Parts: sequence; C-alpha cells; structure tokens
Amino acid sequence: MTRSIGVGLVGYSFMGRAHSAAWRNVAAAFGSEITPELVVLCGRDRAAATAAAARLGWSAVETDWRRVVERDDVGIVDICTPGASHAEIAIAALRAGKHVLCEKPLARDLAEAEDMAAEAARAHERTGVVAMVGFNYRRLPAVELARRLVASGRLGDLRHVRAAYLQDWLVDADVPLSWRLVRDEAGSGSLGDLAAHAIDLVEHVSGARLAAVSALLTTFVATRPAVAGAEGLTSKATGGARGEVSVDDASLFLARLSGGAVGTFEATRYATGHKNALRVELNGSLGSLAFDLERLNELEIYEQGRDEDASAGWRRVLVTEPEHPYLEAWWPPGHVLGWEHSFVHEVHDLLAAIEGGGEIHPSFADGLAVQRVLDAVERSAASGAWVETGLGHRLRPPADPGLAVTPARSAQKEEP
Ligand code: SOE
Repeated sequence: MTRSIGVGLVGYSFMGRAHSAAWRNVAAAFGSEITPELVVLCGRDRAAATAAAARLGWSAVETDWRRVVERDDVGIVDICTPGASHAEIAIAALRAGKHVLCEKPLARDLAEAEDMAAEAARAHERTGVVAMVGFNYRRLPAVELARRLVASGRLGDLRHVRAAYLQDWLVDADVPLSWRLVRDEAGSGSLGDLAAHAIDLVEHVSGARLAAVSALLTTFVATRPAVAGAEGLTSKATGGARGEVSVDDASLFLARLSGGAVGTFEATRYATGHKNALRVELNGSLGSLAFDLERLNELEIYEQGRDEDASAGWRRVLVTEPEHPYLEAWWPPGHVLGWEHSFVHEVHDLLAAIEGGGEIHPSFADGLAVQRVLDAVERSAASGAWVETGLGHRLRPPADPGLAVTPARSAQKEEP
C-alpha cells in the first residue's frame, strides 16, 4: 500500500519552483515510492506566497518557517531559501523529527555546516530521519552513468580532472544586487553558487576527495543597483542607489586529489555567452570521460586502445536508453530529458531512502565535505599558499551491479 508524506517548502522563487515541479511529478514518473503531499509553502509575504502556492500546487501557506517545522502533517522540510537561513531552519526541522532537503551550498561557512552535519547525524541516530543537500546534478543520468563507469574501473588510474562552471548573468554591471552577491546572505559568490556543484560532481564521479587547493578569487564589479528583493539571473535595473558586492565574481583553483590525480576548477558568472555551462572531464590511464550540462543527455567517452585503426576517437553516448540510470521512469530512447529532471530524481532518491530507512547521499556530511573545500579555497586565495582541506583520504565508490561494463584495472586504490 502506498503511503504519503507531507512536504513543507520554505522559499518559492527559482529553486522553490524547481523543487515544486519535482514534488508534483515524482510519483507519476516513478510510481513506487511514498507519495509526497504538497502540504504547505512558506514565504514572508503572505500575498505573494499565496499566489505562488496556488500556481505551484501547494495546499496551504505559512509566513513563518517555524510554523512549517511544527506542523504534524509535514514530514519533510525542503529548504529553498538563501544560505543565511539554511542552518537555523535545518537544525530546527531535524530537532522536530523531520526529514530535510536543503539547497546547496549547505551553509554560509564551515562552522554552520559543521553544526548542521552534527545535528543531522544526531537526528538520524535518534529518530532515523535523513538530511540531504541539493547537489542535483548528481542525479542526471549521464552523470550517474559516468560514476558507474569510473567505479567499475573503466578509466584506470585517474590522472587529471578539469572542471569549469561558466555562466554570464552578471556581465552587465546593472544587474541588481541580489542575495547571491551579498556575503552575509550567500556566504560566497561564484565559489559557493557554482564551484560547489563542480567540486561535488568531481568527488562523486571520481570517488576521490580534493585534498589540497591553491586558489584565487576576484570581484570584477564592486557595486550594483540596490533593488529590494532582487533575484538577479534575469533582471536588470537602471539608476538609483548602488550597494556593495561582497562576494567573489570568479573563483579559480588547482587541486590535488586523494589518490594522486590533479585538477583545475574554474567558476564564474562573467563568462560572456556561457549560460549554464558546467563541464567536467576526467582523464585516466585507460580512458577519459567528459560531461557538459548544456548537452546533459550525452556522455563523451574515450577508451585507450579500444579501436586501433583510424576510426579511434571520442564517442558520444546518448544516455536515454532504458537501461541507463533513471530512464525507466521516462520516454523511449532519444526522447531527451531536461534540467528539471535532476530535481525529480533527487526527490525520488530521497523518498526511496525514507521508505527504505536507509541513508541518503549527498548527505549533510557530504555537504560539509564540499564546505571544507570552499573554506580551504577562501583561505588559500587570502594567503596565496596551498591549503589542505583535511579530506585526504580516498573514498571507494561502490561497484555497481546495475551496469554491465567490462571490469578493467581498478581505478580505486585505498590510501594507506
Ligand atoms: C545561479 O547561478 C544558479 O541558479 C545556481 O544557484 C544553481 O545552483 C545552478 O544549478 C544554476 O545556477
């Protein structure tokens, strides 16, 4: 018998809308798990929240998140607010025995992330609730296929990682000062907003941790139009007072990965012409993989020695076959998926973990690991020196029986 679980959504702008669509669609797509009920949407402006709830499919409205956390009909609290309120809401929800889904990056800084991860561990121990951080790109079929290929040894020993997350919505100096540009609200700029995704993706797909970094951060535009409630991304302002941009506009760093690989990471919201270009490439001793978010249904693969003749080269795999990850819920081969499907898969996996009483990844502990890298990047950029993240050990990705790949030499060697 299917059972249902109530969801309370805090925040309803860009990410809140994406999450709402996921909660609405997941049961129809996957069928099997607990059915989510869109119980309550929370926003401080009652009129705006009421309009959003009606449009996005939520049954009730609260204007104080504390009321959401207290409600008996809410089993999952979904946090889609700016970073400044993540820790307070998540910790209160976990203490109230709710499961939590929290947007990325987990927190504004390391201390907040440590508190959140500690509370999540305690709450799991006490009541079995799970806490997930919203690194949604893990849930794209091509990314999950890449992870499985690496875990099965297809790349051999990992040598290089190249990750870039490029957007251009800040190129115009009159894009308003939204919360994403204020340190007290967001924690950091391109670093937490974009590089965090790249870090998580690399660690998830490769199974390695970023052990040490050497970084530089820069801010190109010092002030922007101060417009109350500005969301950024697509808005523009003219005239009026300007406020200080207190975060990085671009973040670049070199990394040493556990297991011996090296990597370059680049994130900016000033890469003119690049809209949402998250590209990750892994080069190993036996082959290479490349993923590009703007072509998210595809995985590029090169296998050393696979073809010995003039036809050797990169292959483009269209990741839409029924045997590919998550595709059992969707369309016939070639009927491609979009950005929003990553959120449907995210909540599907969260519901499955709740149903099975198991763990969920990326957990708050995984979010904390990313935060350690963000913190090390900021310290390195400030000092000009290499900084260790404290994540020197190597994870061993689970071998995945779900994918028939020829085992090659294991890419994963445990660190001593
Ligand atoms: C804006 O840069 C943004 O919406 C990020 O905040 C998201 O995490 C990313 O997925 C898309 O771009």
